[in-house]
Amino acid sequence: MNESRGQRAMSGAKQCLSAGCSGWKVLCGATRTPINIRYISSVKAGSRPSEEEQLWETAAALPFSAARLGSFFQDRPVLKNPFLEDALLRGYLRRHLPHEAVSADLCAFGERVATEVDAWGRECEVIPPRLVHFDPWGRRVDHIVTSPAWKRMKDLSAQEGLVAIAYERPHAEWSRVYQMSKLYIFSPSSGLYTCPLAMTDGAAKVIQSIGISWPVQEAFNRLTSRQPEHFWTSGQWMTERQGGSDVAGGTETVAVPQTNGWYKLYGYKWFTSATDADMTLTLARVCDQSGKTTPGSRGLSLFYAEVSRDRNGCLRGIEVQKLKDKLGTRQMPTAELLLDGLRAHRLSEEGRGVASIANMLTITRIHNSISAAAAMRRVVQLARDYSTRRTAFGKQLKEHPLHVQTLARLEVETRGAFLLVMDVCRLLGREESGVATQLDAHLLRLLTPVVKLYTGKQAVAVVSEGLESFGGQGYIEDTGLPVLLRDAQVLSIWEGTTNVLSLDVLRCVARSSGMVLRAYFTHVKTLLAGASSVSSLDPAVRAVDGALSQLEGFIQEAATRMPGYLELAARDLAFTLARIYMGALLIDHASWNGRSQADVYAALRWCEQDLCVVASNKTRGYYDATSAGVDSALVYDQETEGGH
Ligand code: UCC
Repeated sequence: MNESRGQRAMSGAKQCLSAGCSGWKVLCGATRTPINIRYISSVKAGSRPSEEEQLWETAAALPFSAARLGSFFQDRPVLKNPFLEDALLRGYLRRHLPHEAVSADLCAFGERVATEVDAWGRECEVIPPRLVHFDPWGRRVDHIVTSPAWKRMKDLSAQEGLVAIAYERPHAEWSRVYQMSKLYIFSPSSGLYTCPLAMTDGAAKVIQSIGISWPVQEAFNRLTSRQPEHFWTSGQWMTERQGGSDVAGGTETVAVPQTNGWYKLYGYKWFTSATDADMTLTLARVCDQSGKTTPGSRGLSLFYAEVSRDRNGCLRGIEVQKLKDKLGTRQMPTAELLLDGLRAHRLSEEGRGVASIANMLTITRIHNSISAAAAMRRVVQLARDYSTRRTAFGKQLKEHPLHVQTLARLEVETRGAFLLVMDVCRLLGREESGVATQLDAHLLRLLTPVVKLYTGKQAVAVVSEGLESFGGQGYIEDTGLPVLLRDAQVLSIWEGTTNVLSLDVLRCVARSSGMVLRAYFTHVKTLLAGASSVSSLDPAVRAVDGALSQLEGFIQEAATRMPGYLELAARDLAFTLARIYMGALLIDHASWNGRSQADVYAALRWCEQDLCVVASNKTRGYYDATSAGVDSALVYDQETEGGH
């Protein structure tokens, strides 16, 4: 009688085992049904199997087949309550805002983020926005269709008061810290909904600073509402075809005055984020009667416009030309808009557009920094969880000291970022509740570009390293991990690139005649003095103190040099300001009564790096008159015939 396919497969396996392949025993286990149906079925019944056939039949007893995929499955990292998991956040709030109501709210929100909202964020990524230009009857409607999860994010944002808290001020000067703590927990799970919230907060701030009067009173109420059906988000349309950094040089949009006191805007906005907003703030040049405009910054005014539709569902005064195809932030619609007679109200005095929108820039830059710190915290939290689930080389990742050392370095970076961002939020809260000193105001102006530029860079580096700790899985899209890196990449680009913000630092130093730096030195010294009783922090205190002296020396010398010298040093100077200040904050946090060992260790570790990079690079001649030429020769190095 012919052997059945199963019997033949078994006999192949037996042959192998009896031939001494004892290792296979483990793999094969008990009897298995054949797997290579296609091959085996082509073997004639009764014929003697060839060697190759025998091999296949042996393989048939292996545990992998269409019906059986092997028994090992790696556990995924689990997102636990991001508030409860964050010792630094909880310690910071215990120290500065020890309100039961705050920690109860953050704990409940953190639970909701982990168990419910995080999945919505994923849905926003998986169902990205799309643009429908025409309705079925041919009308141009330019409808931006977003996922149900994106809409739920809007309702959630209102209900949780993610903008409102800053204007209700339930905890006076600490209200910004409270609001931003919620956003910090929310951000990596928000599907980028934090972007419209940043602009919404910025718009509310601008309106409040200019005066909440008609016709923007209603808008202010909506931007700061907790009622989902009432809540509005705002856009911030600043970037045109010529770019987003040189706003004064690149804004072509014109505002044509109407007889009723309103304006009509005509222009092309090249990069508008979260374009499904209900209103926007934007810049344009007012035309005189002969159609002339004033060039440069002095020609720019700030406008308020609502995004509305007519009876047929067509957008009024706007055409959405296309949605942008971006590396990250894909959850959020970003569009190119043609403004074709958009009805607008001038909010600022004529020619005071940039100065008037600066308040919005301050707010969005702080939100950006919160997102950066939150992205770092999230990747570290997930990596830490994963290290308890993943086994390699015979033990869990958390038992590998080199792996833990890498995570510890990420933790130190994350802590530095968190404390700097929260300190800027503290300063903002003080300013808004009317208790800020002149020193606070100077610090806020100086540290806003510093925190944005430094944390943006840190986020990319920390998230990238963090992904590596998941091995290849960190590179696989549907794990939900790579989106953290793709989204982090924008943080150093929008709302002012690293170099543009470094120049903003120089500008605010010059405009304040150095007062912002004086405030900086005073405050860092105060923080260090407060740590004098904790001897374990001595090496860190000495390092920051030494770096501060080096920085002072550098500034004194730079003041005697040509302007180009400082421009070349701008980026290193900004990094130096960040590192020293972060060091001082880490020391300060490690010196309060409720400190932990980890707080002390993080401060010591942070302060071991080159804190005054601007002094180090000065000694290397990086900012000398000749270095610009040498840099240029290197960058544009053209191989010439017989050239040197
Ligand atoms: O729109 C974009 C995407 C939106 C996405 C939103 C995401 C939100 C974050 C999400 C988190 C998840 S991206 C495009 C963003 N564009 C920028 O950020 C602009 C970058 N460029 C700059 O920052 C430049 O430095 C400019 C545009 C400010 C330079 O313009 P000007 O006209 O040359 O500036 P001036 O002449 O230096 O300043 C004009 C006035 C001065 O006031 P007065 O006249 O009273 O002395 C300055 O003091 O504006 C004041 N000013 C400021 N005030 C300028 N910058 C500031 C500032 N940073 N803070 C306070």
